[in-house]
Amino acid sequence: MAFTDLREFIVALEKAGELKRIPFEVNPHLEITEFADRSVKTGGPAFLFEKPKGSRIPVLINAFASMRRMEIALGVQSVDEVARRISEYLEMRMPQGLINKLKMLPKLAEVGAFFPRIVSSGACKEVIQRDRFSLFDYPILHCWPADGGRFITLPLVFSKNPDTGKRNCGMYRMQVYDERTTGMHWQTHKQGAEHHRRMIKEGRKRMDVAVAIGSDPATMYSAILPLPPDLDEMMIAGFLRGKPVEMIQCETSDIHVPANAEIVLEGYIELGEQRTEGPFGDHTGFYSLEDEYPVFHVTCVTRRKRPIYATTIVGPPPMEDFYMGKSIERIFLPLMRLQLPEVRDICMPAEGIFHNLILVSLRKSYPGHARKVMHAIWGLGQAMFSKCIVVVDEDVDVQNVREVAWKALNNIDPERDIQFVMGPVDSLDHASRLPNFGSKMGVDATRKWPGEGFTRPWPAVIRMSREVQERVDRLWKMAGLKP
Ligand SMILES: Cc1cc2nc3c(=O)[nH]c(=O)nc-3n(C[C@H](O)[C@H](O)[C@H](O)COP(=O)(O)O)c2cc1C
Ligand SMILES: [Mn+2]
Repeated sequence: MAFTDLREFIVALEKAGELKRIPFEVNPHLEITEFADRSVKTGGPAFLFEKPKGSRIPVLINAFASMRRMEIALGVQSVDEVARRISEYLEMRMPQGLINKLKMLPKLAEVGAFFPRIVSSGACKEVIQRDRFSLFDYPILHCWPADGGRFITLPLVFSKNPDTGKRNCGMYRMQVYDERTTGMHWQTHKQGAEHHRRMIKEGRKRMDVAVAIGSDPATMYSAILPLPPDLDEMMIAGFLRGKPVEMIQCETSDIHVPANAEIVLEGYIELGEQRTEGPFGDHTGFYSLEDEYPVFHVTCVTRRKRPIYATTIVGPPPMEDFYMGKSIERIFLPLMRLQLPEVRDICMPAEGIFHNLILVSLRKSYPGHARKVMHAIWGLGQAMFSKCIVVVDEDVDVQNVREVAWKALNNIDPERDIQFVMGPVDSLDHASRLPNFGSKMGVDATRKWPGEGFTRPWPAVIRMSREVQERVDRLWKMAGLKP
């Protein structure tokens, strides 16, 4: 069942005991961060701060910050259900040949009924402010002590590809500079940045952008999915929620936004204009440094009469974004296996912040297979950022990080098994020699084969015999020991 909007999601979270209302005053300057951080680290609830200091608009945070909340958000018992739905669809209509399979990817989104629908009225237009609006009216968080200011952290940023006219929606944080201007932190590899580059090249002066804050959870979640360029996030949102997303045209541009949004910021980016953005306490657990990014000028705000402001914090892991990312890992595995069926499972442990570490189990079929898989992952959408890829045999459970560490470290001859490559790296990598460009490491921790030049015998993992285990089961009980 699809949620109509953010409010219905909040009600569902509350019913499931996953949300706590905070009826007294809490400061969006640092205090809400401390609440959210403690809660996510201790398995605590999402929060609705009813009286954020300095604003009359309530703040929702940590709404996606557990696997249970992700399941509620996506209306499933387990996010594997979403993966299964995708798999079934792929199997149903699987064409022959790699190229045709690749062509399937956009088709996946085209499940007719899930196309977004254009509507002419919606809750996000209850109040239209072409003038007399201020971003300072909103309880926008100052997240961490050394942050450069207040940041909108959960925005759905809409722009259009000038060449194809296709829409993109990405989540890119926005630093508030004053009442009507913000930063636009789309990193260079992301689709918003690509649209921006193309418009500059065409010699345009302005780029229309619209930002929706707070929508139904599937629509919000779709903004972070690592989709191929020109594949509409709103179609995928329709697929996820099983119902089309209703889109409504902006007042001041021909960008469309979800009609159920709580708050919409309409505006433009002056092409060529840049301003210092950051520092910002980031999801690496470090502050990302100041850098130059485009500036977003807000020209109109449309919103609900009594909007709710949805936000998140990032910081030392695990944070809310870990659960959002873990769900991506589960949901995208079938898509990855479309191109790499030999991959059994993948895992991105929280401490690896997605881009620093990916563990892969492989059904190894030929010499050098692990390296082939590494290179394929470095060539696969946003997985290109993977700083360290560890490939193990299929009998290793990659969801068990301790098992991976134990077996992988035993299995490698480092000089032989570690592969370095150069390439694009995540913009948040503070260790690479240049921003956005650096080295990556693949570790082939599979058992080595004679065909790979390894002719020594390979030992078996130690296991007790079943017979002895069963005998000791009885003796154990006899000794009065706990099972
Ligand atoms: C809470 C949160 C904040 C994010 N902030 C940014 C950001 O500031 N800049 C950025 O480039 N990506 C950010 N991302 C990641 C992008 O949303 C993600 O890479 C997405 O796939 C980009 O979409 P695109 O491929 O359509 O550009 C953030 C993700 C989350 C979950
Ligand atoms: Mn996109």
